[in-house]
Amino acid sequence: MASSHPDSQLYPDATGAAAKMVAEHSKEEDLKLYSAWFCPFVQRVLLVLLEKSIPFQYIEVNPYHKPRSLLDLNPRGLVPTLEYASKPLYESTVICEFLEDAYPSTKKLRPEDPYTRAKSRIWSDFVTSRIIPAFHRFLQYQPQRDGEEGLTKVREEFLGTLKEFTTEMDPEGPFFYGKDIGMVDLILAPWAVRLWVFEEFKGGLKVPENEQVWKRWAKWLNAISERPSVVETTSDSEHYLLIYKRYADDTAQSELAKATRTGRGVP
Ligand SMILES: N[C@@H](CCC(=O)N[C@@H](CS)C(=O)NCC(=O)O)C(=O)O
Repeated sequence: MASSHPDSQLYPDATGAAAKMVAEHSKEEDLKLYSAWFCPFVQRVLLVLLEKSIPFQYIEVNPYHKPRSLLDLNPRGLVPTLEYASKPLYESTVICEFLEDAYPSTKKLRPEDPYTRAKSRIWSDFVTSRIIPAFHRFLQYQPQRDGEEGLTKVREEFLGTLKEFTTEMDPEGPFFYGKDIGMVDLILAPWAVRLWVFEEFKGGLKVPENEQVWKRWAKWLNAISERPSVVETTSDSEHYLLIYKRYADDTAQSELAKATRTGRGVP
């Protein structure tokens, strides 16, 4: 099905390490994940599936073409969409929580203690409601059109969200809750490994050096970037570059790009 949607002219498949992961999950399984190789929300779910070693079938779709197979499961036509025992489920954070509940004998990604568990949800929510919108306001900001000083403002706003998140981390780490990786780490990881977009397009992230909090951030970022599940779900950078250039030029037409442009949150 052809589409004139500018975001539909995408490289069609996962490449690099992610291509191997896709090949390993191509055979028929009851649990199916409708995915797009470039999508950070999909990567969240993939990280949970791999960390928990849950068998699943990877199905690549282009969410800008919105094939019938996707729309039948998810009227919003967004990825990730999960099919579990022939029933659909969508919204990346909801899917991640569902996998934690539906596969209780796999590795636990939320703390056991109910209070700490509830608090960990505050920080997952913080990623979606605060960090990602600030990431996109910074990435889509146009200094030539809207003023150079505004760029500093959106950069600082974004750094402020990362700082607030980092302040809550276990002091030793390397992960959010200590030595074991957990849900809060996986919920942010896809954006953390895309931070290079700011070096490429926005004059750099300009993380302040020498402050203790940023040393803790660097330790977390390093641990996340090296994590096998993260490496295995990442494609070759040149293909992401084309996609993120459209965000950086503020010409992307995805629901997320449009939401950012009109001051709304994550769709
Ligand atoms: N809130 C959704 C967001 C998912 C989302 O925006 N996915 C993008 C791809 S990264 C998509 O399907 N876009 C299609 C479109 O914008 O029309 C989630 O967490 O799952």
